Amino acid sequence: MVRPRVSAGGGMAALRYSLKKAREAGGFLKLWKRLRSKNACKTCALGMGGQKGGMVNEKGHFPEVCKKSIQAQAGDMQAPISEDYFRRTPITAMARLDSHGFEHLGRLAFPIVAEPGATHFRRASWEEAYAKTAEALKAAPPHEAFFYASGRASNEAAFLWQLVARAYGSPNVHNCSFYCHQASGVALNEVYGSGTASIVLEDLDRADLAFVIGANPASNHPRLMTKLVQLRRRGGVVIVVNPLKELGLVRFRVPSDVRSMLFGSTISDLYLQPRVGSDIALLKALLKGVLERNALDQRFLEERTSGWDAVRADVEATRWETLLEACGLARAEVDRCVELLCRAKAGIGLWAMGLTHHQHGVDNVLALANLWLARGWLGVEGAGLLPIRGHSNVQGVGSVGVAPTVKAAFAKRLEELYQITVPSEPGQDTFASMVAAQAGKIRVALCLGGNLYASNPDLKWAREALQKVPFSFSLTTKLNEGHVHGRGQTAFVVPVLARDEEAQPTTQESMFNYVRLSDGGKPAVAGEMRSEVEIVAELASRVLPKGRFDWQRLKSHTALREEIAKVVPGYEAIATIERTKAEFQIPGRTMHGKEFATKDGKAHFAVTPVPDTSLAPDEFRMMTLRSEGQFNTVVYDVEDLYRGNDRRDVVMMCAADAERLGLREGQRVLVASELAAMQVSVALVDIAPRSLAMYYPEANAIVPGALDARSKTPAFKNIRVKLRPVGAAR
Ligand SMILES: Nc1nc2c(c(=O)[nH]1)N[C@H]1C(S)=C(S)[C@@H](COP(=O)(O)OP(=O)(O)OC[C@H]3O[C@@H](n4cnc5c(=O)[nH]c(N)nc54)[C@H](O)[C@@H]3O)O[C@H]1N2
Ligand SMILES: Nc1nc2c(c(=O)[nH]1)N[C@H]1C(S)=C(S)[C@@H](COP(=O)(O)OP(=O)(O)OC[C@H]3O[C@@H](n4cnc5c(=O)[nH]c(N)nc54)[C@H](O)[C@@H]3O)O[C@H]1N2
Ligand SMILES: [Mo]
Repeated sequence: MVRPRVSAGGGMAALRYSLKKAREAGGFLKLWKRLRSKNACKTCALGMGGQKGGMVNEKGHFPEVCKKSIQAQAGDMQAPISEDYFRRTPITAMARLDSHGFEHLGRLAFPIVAEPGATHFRRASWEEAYAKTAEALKAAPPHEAFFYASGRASNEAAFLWQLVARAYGSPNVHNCSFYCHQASGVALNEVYGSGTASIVLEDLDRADLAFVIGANPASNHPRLMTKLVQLRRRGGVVIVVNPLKELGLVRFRVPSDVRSMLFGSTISDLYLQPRVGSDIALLKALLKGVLERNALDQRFLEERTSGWDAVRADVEATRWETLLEACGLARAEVDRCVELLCRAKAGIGLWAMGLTHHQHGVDNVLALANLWLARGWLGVEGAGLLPIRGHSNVQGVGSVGVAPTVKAAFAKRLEELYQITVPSEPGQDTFASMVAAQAGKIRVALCLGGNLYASNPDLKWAREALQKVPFSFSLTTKLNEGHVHGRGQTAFVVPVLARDEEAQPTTQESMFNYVRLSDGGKPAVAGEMRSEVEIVAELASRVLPKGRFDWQRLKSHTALREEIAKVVPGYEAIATIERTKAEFQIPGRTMHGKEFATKDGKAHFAVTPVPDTSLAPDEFRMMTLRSEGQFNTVVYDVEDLYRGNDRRDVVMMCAADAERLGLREGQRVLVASELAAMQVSVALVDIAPRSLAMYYPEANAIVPGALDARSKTPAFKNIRVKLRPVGAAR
């Protein structure tokens, strides 16, 4: 195998790339200034930036460099799309653009609209956009509208979004979390009564074991890599569980660390490669090993947990052979892992989409939590569970109520303060809104950022569903495929300011439950872009009856923070953050005290059955994943440096499987799921047998819409497929 071209993740390749982007953005200094401004980073939810300045973490460490933030920043600094472009370019031509093509059109700088039967988008005035949207909302029954939000919006905009939706009467409020970490939230609520991380950033400095399962932080959360390198330097161990050997999780060069940059840092002490979708079997095998070695934290089990007996009985009754066969690992590998787990004093379990994107997503997380509880690694310093969140403010968006159900205390405050009725039955989740749209039961679709269309399984179905919606209204910084393929019959798309362009400060919440303040700044390019809050408040003032709300006041972020402080438990300190600049840890979530947030104060074990992982002889299990050069549906660069792919229409597989099928590197094949087939090239990588990987979002063309029943999250990483060479008979 010749690929990949580099020997470690990070390093010079990342730095060279950053300089190239700086040139595109109109100069290094200009980009540097934006990167260093006091705003929370726009990419992942690690929570860089804020009042300590850009590229600084919650503990004040600088510099924390990441390619992704540079891509996102440079992207927002692109020149605006001209009016002439829309006049010249029919929608049919725009529809041929790929994600990369849309991203490179530039910033959207004025509202646009496509009316029924129109051949082109045309420029619209803000007045027209507001008036027509208000008219559509007033004409629709509220439960036939949905309010989607991506995880980039500020707490202020997101809080207002759900308030307006609920005041209008629609419970269909949801965010990208349903396609992301929802399974983590559901599982963690069952385990300890709160849906977010049990640790704070400092705990990562105290742990002596990190267990990274189903995540690729080398590409998706590069700043976490510093923590892993430091943990190993202190004598701790890092275990990685991933069907695919991710180069950056084997070796990484941390750009801000001279020693690591020069010599490269080993990341994983042990790298286990179970088959795609078989983590429960592995996690149970590890628990069985811990049990057999008697490495349980007995006191913790007795005093602070419930449900252990049932889990113990279940694990004892499951045979080693069954578990090993399901995950495809050798007993010796599992034993080595058990040994490391038993030797460590304080472990942190970290995971992302590799665990949640399955029909058994909630069970995956519960199985990990069982292992952690058995070792006593919850609610104590230096140990715990950390779902590695996606979007930069996806956690805050959920905290401030952009969800179809809110906790009772939250609902009560909304009712008391604003005399609105929060229905006790939940509204639609994201997928349910898509199903309703397909059934012709959605009249108005409103999207606060994101790319709902391309994020969905079964793209053809998703396109049909969204195109049946009579009216859509999207707020965005740039155009994406969703604005064309996933547009309603009348579709308004309006331009917003990014958080570091806002005139008023905004706040964000990190994956460590830490709330940060972003100063805002000046727009990177000239245009009619408006603040998200201003747009939502203006729209609300035209739709909702006069008198109940002071929409003028609610255009002020300061006022919105005062409201958030009154409604959201734990968010009280947000009311004064602008004045005091005191960023804060949300109390009641990390549970370093005696009790957990469950009704009985205990942490709960749960029995997790091993899902059927069998495959027909000619079948594979395929996962969809992100490359180094993309942020979700936005593809910045086609090349995936770390996996050695210079194109995206590939299926990654191991050499042994390829040989068995008589396939070679670069050969064109059809990958067929029960839904559809896609033509791609074979790319040989180090991946578990019978496991395949393809790139998201393109592969959504063949991802069927099967969901995890409890989290309503599509099984984006567990698709049964067959392969055949192009041209071969069926
Ligand atoms: N550069 C960049 N950064 C990002 C994003 C981005 O697109 N680009 N997206 C942001 C968002 S919204 C999110 S949610 C996160 C996503 O962050 P991640 O979850 O890290 O991203 P993915 O690429 O979806 O998949 C992660 C890993 O899961 C592994 N995996 C897949 N299936 C399985 C399985 O069955 N078991 C196990 N053990 N592993 C499996 C894959 O091999 C892959 O290495 O990143 C955030 N940060
Ligand atoms: N097959 C498959 N499908 C998946 C996944 C997978 O791994 N595999 N991952 C899932 C996951 S984890 C997620 S989170 C979803 C992604 O779901 P989304 O959040 O809906 O999608 P993104 O691609 O992140 O949205 C990017 C768009 O947001 C807009 N945007 C960017 N910045 C701003 C801003 O500041 N304000 C506003 N208003 N708009 C902005 C731009 O239009 C940009 O194109 O996809 C899911 N779908
Ligand atoms: Mo995500």
